[in-house]
This record gives sequence, structure tokens and C-alpha cells, in this order.
Amino acid sequence: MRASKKLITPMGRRRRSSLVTPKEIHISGAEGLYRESEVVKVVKKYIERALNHPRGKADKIVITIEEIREKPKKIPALPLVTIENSSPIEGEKIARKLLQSEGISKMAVNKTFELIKKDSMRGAAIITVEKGKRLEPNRKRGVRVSRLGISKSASKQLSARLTRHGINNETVMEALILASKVSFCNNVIAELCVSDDPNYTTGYVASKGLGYVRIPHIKSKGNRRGGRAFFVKEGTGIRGIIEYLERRPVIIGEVSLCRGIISFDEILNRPYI
Ligand code: WAQ
Ligand code: MG
Repeated sequence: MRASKKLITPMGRRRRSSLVTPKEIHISGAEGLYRESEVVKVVKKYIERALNHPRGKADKIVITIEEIREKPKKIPALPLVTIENSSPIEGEKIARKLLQSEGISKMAVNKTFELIKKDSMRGAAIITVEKGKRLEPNRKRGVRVSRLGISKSASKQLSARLTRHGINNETVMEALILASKVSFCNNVIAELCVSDDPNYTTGYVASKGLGYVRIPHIKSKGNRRGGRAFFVKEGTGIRGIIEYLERRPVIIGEVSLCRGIISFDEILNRPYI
């Protein structure tokens, strides 16, 4: 699902008869892998999401439903943990340190934060770990991870584990599924995510080594800017990565450890892996 809204600027309103094209802003996107019997229910949920979104009410909703013949690849979810944090300044520092601990250069991290703070994107940027070069062919759209889901039994188990930490909601579930699919890609070293929802201030850094590390208060409340970046090795072929992220069906079949809030020092020691 892709939902957007036309922004009519004061100038556009005055000159209605002229050829001023209103700016279309991204409101919400969602994708998943479901059984046929679930499709109607899921589409209804997506439409409701687009019409009641904190970023604004969508005036255009595009829904694409495709039958997938390829058997989904089953992968485990990343282990989940939340870092103790109470301010956006500290939150950004934590994210930077985690990314650098995974080998992402300072320059690449700087460029990524600049990008995320500038404008909200519909998809993710693909950024090289050393030079911070952007590789995705369509920068306005970015790359949308799609064809991803979770098995019934893993979903039940994940819900139970997230409930213990008071975070059993769709936002966390969907983000963990996405991050698990992304990190399973050999060429992706790490991911940074900041929500573009003005009310949602928790972001995360994810990688094979760190797992899914939630960072509360990574941005201030009311801030509509957010985005995602996938860091890849210098010289990696972009086509194979995009093919995997956008088209390869992947299902979470197994849940990993879900921990509560821990301090930053503890996470760098990685005692839970
Ligand atoms: N593929 C690639 N990029 C995406 C996708 C996707 N399927 N969906 C969203 N994005 C990008 C896009 O640039 C958005 O602006 C940005 O990510 C943020 O998307 O553990 O809600 O849907 O508490 O706002 C993370 C923390 C929440 C969850 C993430 O992201 C937790 C979130 P949003
Ligand atoms: Mg959002």
C-alpha cells in the first residue's frame, strides 16, 4: 500500500487555473506476504491506516496485490534489545557509535544523518560503508523492501515476548520483520531507521552482529522527518541487492531472544549473542 497527500501551497491556491502542480507528500506505506484468506482483512487494515495517519489524511491510496508463486525463504528474526536513552542528542550519538562499531565510516554516518534530517523518503537509501556514496537508482523513491512476512507460530511467539516488555505493537513487529530480512542479505552490513511519524520517536540500528537495537527518543516529538539507510560494502552490485529486498519472498519462521532495556556499554559487549 502506498498513501500520499497533495499539499496545496498558498500560491497554488491563488493560481488555481495555472499549471501549478501541487507537491505530493508521502503519508504511509506498507507491504506484506499473506495467505489469500487474509487479503481482504489486511487491505482494510492498510486503508484504515492511510486514512487515520499521524502524518496526515491520505487523499490517494494505491494498493497492489500480487500472487507469489515462489516459496518464501524462512529466516530467523534478529534478537531484539532496547538501549537506555532519554534525549535525541544522546540517541543520535548512540546510533553513530553503533554504526561505527560495525565498520561504517564517520563520513558515511554523517551523510546518512544529513539525508534523514532533510526530507522524508518513501523508501530506503543504499549507502556505501566507506565513502557514503548513494547507490539506489531512484533517489526520490529509494528502495522499498517488500514480500516479507512472519509465520503464524513465530508471530504468536514474538507477540508473547514483546508483551513482556510492553512493546507488542504492529510498528515494532513490522520493523523487526523488515530489519531481519534486510540484515539476512549478505551484502548489507547494517541499517539505520528513524520513523517519519511525528509521534513515533523510537528508531533503531540493526546488523547481524548487534541484532535489532531499539533507540528511544532518537528524535523529538513532533518531528515529521525520518528515513532508512542500508549500508553496503564499497563496490557491491546494487541490482542483486534490490532484487533481494524488493522481490525475494522471505518469512520469519523463528523468533530470537527479546530483551528489555539495557545500558549502552552492555550492548557493545554483546553478551547475548
Ligand atoms: N522499505 C524501505 N524503506 C522503508 C519501508 C520499506 N518497506 N518502509 C518505510 N521505509 C523508510 C521510509 O523512508 C520511511 O520514511 C522510513 O523508513 C520510516 O518508516 O522498535 O515506523 O514506517 O519501536 O515511519 C522503528 C522503531 C519504527 C520500531 C519504524 O518506520 C520500534 C517506522 P516508518
Ligand atoms: Mg511512517
